[in-house]
Amino acid sequence: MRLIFNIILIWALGLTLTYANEGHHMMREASKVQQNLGICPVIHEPASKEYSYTYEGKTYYFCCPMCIEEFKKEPQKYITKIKEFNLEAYQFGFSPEVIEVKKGDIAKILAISRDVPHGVYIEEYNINVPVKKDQTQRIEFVADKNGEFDILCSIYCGKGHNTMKAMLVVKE
Ligand SMILES: [Cu+2]
Repeated sequence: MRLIFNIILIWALGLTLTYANEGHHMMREASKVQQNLGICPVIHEPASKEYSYTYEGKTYYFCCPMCIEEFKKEPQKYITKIKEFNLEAYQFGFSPEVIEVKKGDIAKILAISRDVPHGVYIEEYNINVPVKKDQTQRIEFVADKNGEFDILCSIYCGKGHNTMKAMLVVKE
């Protein structure tokens, strides 16, 4: 009797863990989609594929046609606030180790893994994006909080997982 009880207990525990894991996974997927939309450089709302404008060979996405008109008046004012970086995750670290922007900039991180899957995690900016080998992930956000923020790995990737660390510096 006792044995049967224990078996049921273990089974129920396993089931709970499976559901908990799935929930976590779904959250991660949802945040990935959100961050992939990009940000309107004019009023920092989520951008839409419908409203694009190409300037000096580069295509920018906006949230509405009015923002495109605003942008056209003074493109440099908005372009200089977009800071683009390549970030490579590997066992066990990030390259580069420091990303620096000014408060109010749009940080655009093009992240990729050099080897196994990793996660780019910045707690204070609510960012948690999985990165794979040979697949660039776009992470875009408005750097509206100044300070120094750890960039950590959120997907267990081996022995040195906990030592993976880079830093986002947002200057006033
Ligand atoms: Cu990792």
